[in-house]
Amino acid sequence: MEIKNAKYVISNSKADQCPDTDVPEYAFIGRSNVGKSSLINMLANNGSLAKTSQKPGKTLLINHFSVNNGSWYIVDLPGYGYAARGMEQRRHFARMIETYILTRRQMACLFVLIDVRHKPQKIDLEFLDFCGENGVPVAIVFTKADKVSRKAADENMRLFKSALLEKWEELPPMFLTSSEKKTGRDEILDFIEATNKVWAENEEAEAEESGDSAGSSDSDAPADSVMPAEDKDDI
Ligand SMILES: Nc1nc2c(ncn2[C@@H]2O[C@H](COP(=O)(O)OP(=O)(O)OP(=O)(O)O)[C@@H](O)[C@H]2O)c(=O)[nH]1
Ligand SMILES: [Mg+2]
Repeated sequence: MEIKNAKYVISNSKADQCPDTDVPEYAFIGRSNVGKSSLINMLANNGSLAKTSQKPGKTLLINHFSVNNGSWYIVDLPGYGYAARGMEQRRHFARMIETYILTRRQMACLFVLIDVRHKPQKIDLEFLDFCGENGVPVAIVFTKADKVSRKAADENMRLFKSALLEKWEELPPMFLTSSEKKTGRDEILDFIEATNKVWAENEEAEAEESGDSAGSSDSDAPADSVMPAEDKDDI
């Protein structure tokens, strides 16, 4: 899939004030400075769509971007775990992010970004466990691949997978990317295209079910759920 156009729509500090749409959206989260806004710009082929910075803590709000004339959305989120922020500020951001990811029914997938230069970090693993426990559909995006050798990237990804497998029975989809070199762009856009299709099929099935009012709550489950297998029966 190609992104033909992408346009900034609005920024919010509260999840319940985000655009009232009925199309899928893809949110990008991860530690401050991991490269969320840069990845969005790389996907959109537009270097100035989302604001980036060399200093952590740049993105402060929930930012919505409409893609291909509103057929789906990209959402740029503030980073988590920025140590230079005071406790009160960190709580504020944690609440904002948590409310968004737990209540936003349009969120088809949360891309969790991990800096591939580092060994697995507790804060990222804990965040992913939180997502798994709450049935949030996630995919992992390793960033800044151009800054390390392929061998080092492979080793850090291997360590990350084995750390995750201590709790997860099934690994979520994973992508290795560089916003500098545009690595991983086609793979992520293909994944979004496939997820959009599943989303549309689910919407159709739900509409049919509510039409004959014989619906069961199963229809609320994301078809391509990537949560740990042990939780799948609970949906
Ligand atoms: N070499 C290289 N640098 C990158 C890459 N992705 C991001 N960066 C750099 O990393 C810094 C942070 O990028 P951002 O995209 O602003 O990071 P962010 O995660 O949105 O940060 P916050 O909004 O502060 O949470 C910038 O200086 C980017 O140029 C990449 O793939 N390769
Ligand atoms: Mg940002």
